[in-house]
Amino acid sequence: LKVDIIGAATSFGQPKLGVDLGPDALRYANLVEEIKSVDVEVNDKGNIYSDFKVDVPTHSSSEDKVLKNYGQVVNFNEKLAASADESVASGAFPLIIGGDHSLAIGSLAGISPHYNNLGVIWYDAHADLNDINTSPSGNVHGMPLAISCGIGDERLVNLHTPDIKVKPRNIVLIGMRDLDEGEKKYIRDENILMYTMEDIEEKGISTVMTEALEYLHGKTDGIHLSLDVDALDPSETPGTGTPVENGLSLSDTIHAMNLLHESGSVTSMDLVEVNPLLDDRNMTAEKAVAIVAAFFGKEQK
Ligand code: DIR
Ligand code: MN
Ligand code: MN
Ligand code: MN
Repeated sequence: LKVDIIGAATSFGQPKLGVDLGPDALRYANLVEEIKSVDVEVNDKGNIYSDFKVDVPTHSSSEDKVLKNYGQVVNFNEKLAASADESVASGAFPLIIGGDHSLAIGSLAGISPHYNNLGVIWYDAHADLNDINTSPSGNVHGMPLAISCGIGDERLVNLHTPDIKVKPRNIVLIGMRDLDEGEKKYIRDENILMYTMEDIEEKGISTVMTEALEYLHGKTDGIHLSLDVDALDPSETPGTGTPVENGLSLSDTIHAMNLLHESGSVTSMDLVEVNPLLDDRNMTAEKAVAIVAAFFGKEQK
């Protein structure tokens, strides 16, 4: 296995400063060394930044409401999609480290053309299924999964390729506990498989992960894991912009990653929303690195 690390140094999908420093906080927490320790080849491609001057409109023209930092979000994700596409084409496993969750627009746009039916595991407190009308905030980090399903601003929906990147029936949501009304309706209407925190407490994380993989096996030809550190409880990962109480434990998350590793079926990954400026020292990045190491097969001590 060869892993390409792509640093997605963006904060444009939300208003808090510092999440663009996430990729470097993860490197300081020994991300590269920890992945190498399980005999995986690592190529760190460095960071992608938005261009200083952006040649796209400042806000979405297809809607009357404003998508915040629209031009920067478009520009950044075009560059990220190109890099993720190139990594998959070269046979590498792309590990995209953020950065706020709007980066998943670019990672899914670059990765999905390589599959007929890409599965997505969205491990997060939030579904990120808002469109401009259902969004309470106008922050694009609450919209990337909807955009990847073809819902929302035309330019973002058609980013990198004019196709819909992900089908709702190929999605599994895990860790959900903060959903907006429009997101609840979309999940219901599209019959998206969702595991809330209540479901996880009831069934246990092993059963949830096993069911999720069974659901995706057979109908997908690759699986993208998009892991937002706010899926975990804020006591574990305080360094993130929108923490939500009653989240997943670190030990359950490491167990979930071990199961994904054993399945061998995940083909790409985002690790997002690490914000070192909101952190207690660098503990959130350190936990996130432990999660990634478990994903690549590191045994727990
Ligand atoms: C909220 C928060 N649903 C929004 N979303 C977050 O603004 O759309 N996503 N925090 O990670
Ligand atoms: Mn998210
Ligand atoms: Mn989240
Ligand atoms: Mn192994």
